[in-house]
Amino acid sequence: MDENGLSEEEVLAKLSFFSDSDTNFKKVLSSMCTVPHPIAVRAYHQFIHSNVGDPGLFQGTAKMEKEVIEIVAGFLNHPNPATAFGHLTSGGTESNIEAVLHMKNRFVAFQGNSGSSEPRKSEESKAERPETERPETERPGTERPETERPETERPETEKPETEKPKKPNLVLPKTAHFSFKKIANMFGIELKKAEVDSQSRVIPNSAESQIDENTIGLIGIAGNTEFGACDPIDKLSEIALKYRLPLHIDAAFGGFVYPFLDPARSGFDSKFSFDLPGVSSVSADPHKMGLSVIPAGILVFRDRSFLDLSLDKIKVKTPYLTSRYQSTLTGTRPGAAVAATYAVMKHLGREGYRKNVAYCMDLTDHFQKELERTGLKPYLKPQINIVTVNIGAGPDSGTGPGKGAKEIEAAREKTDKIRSLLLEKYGWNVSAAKTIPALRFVLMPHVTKEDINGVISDLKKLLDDD
Ligand code: 0PR
Repeated sequence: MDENGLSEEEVLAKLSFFSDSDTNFKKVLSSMCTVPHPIAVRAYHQFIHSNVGDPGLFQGTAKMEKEVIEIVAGFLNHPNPATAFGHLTSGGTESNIEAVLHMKNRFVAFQGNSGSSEPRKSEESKAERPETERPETERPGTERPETERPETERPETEKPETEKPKKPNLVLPKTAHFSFKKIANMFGIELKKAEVDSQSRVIPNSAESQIDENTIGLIGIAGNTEFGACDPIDKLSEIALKYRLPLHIDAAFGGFVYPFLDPARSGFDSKFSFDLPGVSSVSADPHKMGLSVIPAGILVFRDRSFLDLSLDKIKVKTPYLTSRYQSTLTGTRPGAAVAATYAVMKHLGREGYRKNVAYCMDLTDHFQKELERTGLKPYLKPQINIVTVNIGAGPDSGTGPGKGAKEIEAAREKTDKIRSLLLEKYGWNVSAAKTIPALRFVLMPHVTKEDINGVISDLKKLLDDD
């Protein structure tokens, strides 16, 4: 650090230098974030000093956060939004981390590490009453939750020394976001990946077949990162109920899209959230399609009672704060993000978000039409505003099943080359898909039809020259 500080002008000049190297989202078709709504920016500035991690000091912000959770639970079809429990996070990664941490805590407290290699039995086969109706003492694997037991009674001390606890596992679609990889490392969890169908949606039977005695929960995705596809959450919900497992829905992207899609136009009429009884938590990011600022994620649990067996494990006494306990993953949390999210949701209402999604779906239709004029077509028919285009070796070459490793590698190289050229020659930021060699375009609210015409014509030029 310099001994003497710079003048305000000098610092501002430095900031301009750095911000000039950042993007302002012009020519960005790779990002799941967008320019925040002006009212979100105003609210952010107004609450810039607020720390919702100390809710006694920032009681207004804490009330706003509660209302935000209720609003989100409402459009996620919670039967009684006021009873939903949740908070703002820094985004989809943190929401997923916390949802899985609760699953693991719940598993350890409730199920215990039985050490059995027997597959987990379904409810039908056991013909037992639902979990909520049973007294603690009847629950399988443990008589009482760990927190209620005296030290000497804890399962660790009860286990014979030779018994090795099995690694807990999480069943998730193979299309799940890479944040789950981090989670697996953090918590020592095995990821059991379920297969997906030709439309990138998880195959329910494949998910069910992965469940065993050490499964801590299930993940479904509403709007997967690569294609925007929504898993058949209704089927996952049935499986979750059958095996009495928590089901977390990663709707980081789709949470502010699917509820606002026009079903007549999109053909999407499935349920994916709290109206399905097996869904225990949902994450949805305001900093993606919610038009709020970064960092703003939301994690909502069906209710607090779901967390009974877990919350105590991350709940800590906070003697020097204004609240007695804290049970969020992070401590200091930006109240400004709460205010921004509150402001934009109040300002737009459902109608505003429907318009936002309709605009992005118009872009998506336009993109497809323009693309088809060049002889290319999307790899999958887009369900929402993510279009993935295989430019490997012609429009229909589908590098999916049936293609050899050599062709796939060649297609990947070509995709990378075209992607780089789009940026170097024409300034377009486009991303690449992960599971197939394809370009991926995310058509966010900052994108225009002119952008689409431009990027497709530049793509065509590059492909013609290739
Ligand atoms: N779940 C899903 C389905 C996601 O797509 C993402 C992020 C996450 C969770 C994690 O969310 P956070 O990044 O908020 O923690 N998907 C994008 C990705 O990783 C995020 C992104 C956004 C990337 C903007 C780039 C960018 O410019 O690709």
